[in-house]
Amino acid sequence: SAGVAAANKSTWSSFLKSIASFTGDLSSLTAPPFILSSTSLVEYSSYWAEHPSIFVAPASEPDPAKRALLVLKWFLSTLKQQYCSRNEKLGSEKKPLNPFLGELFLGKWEDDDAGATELISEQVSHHPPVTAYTIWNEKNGIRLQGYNGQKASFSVRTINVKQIGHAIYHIGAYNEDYLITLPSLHIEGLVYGAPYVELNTYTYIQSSSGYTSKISYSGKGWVSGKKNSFTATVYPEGKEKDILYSVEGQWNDAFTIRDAKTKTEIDAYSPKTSQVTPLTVAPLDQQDELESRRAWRAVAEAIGNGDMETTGTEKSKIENEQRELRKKEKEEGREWERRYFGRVETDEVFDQLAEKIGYQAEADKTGGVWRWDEAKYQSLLKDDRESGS
Ligand code: 0T9
Repeated sequence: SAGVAAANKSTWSSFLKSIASFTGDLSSLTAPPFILSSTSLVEYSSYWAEHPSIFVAPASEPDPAKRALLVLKWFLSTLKQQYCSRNEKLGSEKKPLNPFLGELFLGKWEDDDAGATELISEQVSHHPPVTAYTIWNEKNGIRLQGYNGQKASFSVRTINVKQIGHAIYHIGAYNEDYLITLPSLHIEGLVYGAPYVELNTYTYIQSSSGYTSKISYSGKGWVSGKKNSFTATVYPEGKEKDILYSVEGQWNDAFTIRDAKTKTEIDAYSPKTSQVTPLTVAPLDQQDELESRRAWRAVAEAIGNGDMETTGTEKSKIENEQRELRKKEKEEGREWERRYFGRVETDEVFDQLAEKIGYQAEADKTGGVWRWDEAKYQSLLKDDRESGS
């Protein structure tokens, strides 16, 4: 069977015993070498837009209900990348590198139809780990922004993960906002040494134009008995029974979209066969010191070589450097300045949308509610222009 090689069996079973009694945040879990990934969690923000044309499609739909449906379709189209891609590329879920405070991941997707879509992801908190991101497409006037942390609880066979945070999708042309909540997940396959993610609970997408989408996840599927099943509905807010559109299928395979009144199929999508657009990231030597792949370069190389001793020493270098920075900040009575994001006390648009779906931000669990800071970004661009770089 797939899973742990003979040589790793005893390390894996002692690891399983250790997680059964583990409390605390996932980043501090010490996992065996073969389950370590050389990718930092700050990179995971890019899963939101690996199909740029689907990401921007709502911008060219004049009908508000259909626009809400296209936002739902885009959201569903991201799930396979978000939750299955490590499995597919690396053979199982892997433990990502735990980003340091201020770590950045910057990139761009170039698409013939959609134009340029840009990504900025920044680690805005280390204890607890929280990543904030924005993804925007200027040509189509689309901006997504969000942040997320995780809260874990452990049982013998599974790790249960609650995501804390949310995303906001904005369409400039219609001055429309969509509040997106995040599903809970659990890690299965641990006993076989081949962990993978399953989703549970719900996702809500609430639009400022008065539509709600609700997605229900079910591991094995109460309808079809298949893995990664879901059902979703779009309805006018407050009228959950008055369904306009329904979506059903598997988020890693294929799903169909129907007009709920006539039951006719109006669209279908196959995550399984759709191609992702590669993200372009600057070459390492042109990256900022705080950019993830540059900062973790030596660690990633050591993990790739299966050299745990070097992995340990290189990781310690980063951790010690971080400890020094925190110490200095504390002595000087200041806080690390986030480059692109900031905490907000109030956000009227968010408050209105959140109330409609009974969502609460739980700011105390993510060190605040984090938002993109356009003013900071503009002044950085200005500095860049003035220094001619
Ligand atoms: C935001 C996503 C998130 C991050 C990952 C739980 C997890 C870290 C957080 C929630 C993205 O938008 C979507 C996808 C996968 C989530 C990860 C899956 C996972 O296992 C890790 C945790 C930290 C572990 O690595 C635990 C160890 C595990 C591999 C078993 C040994």
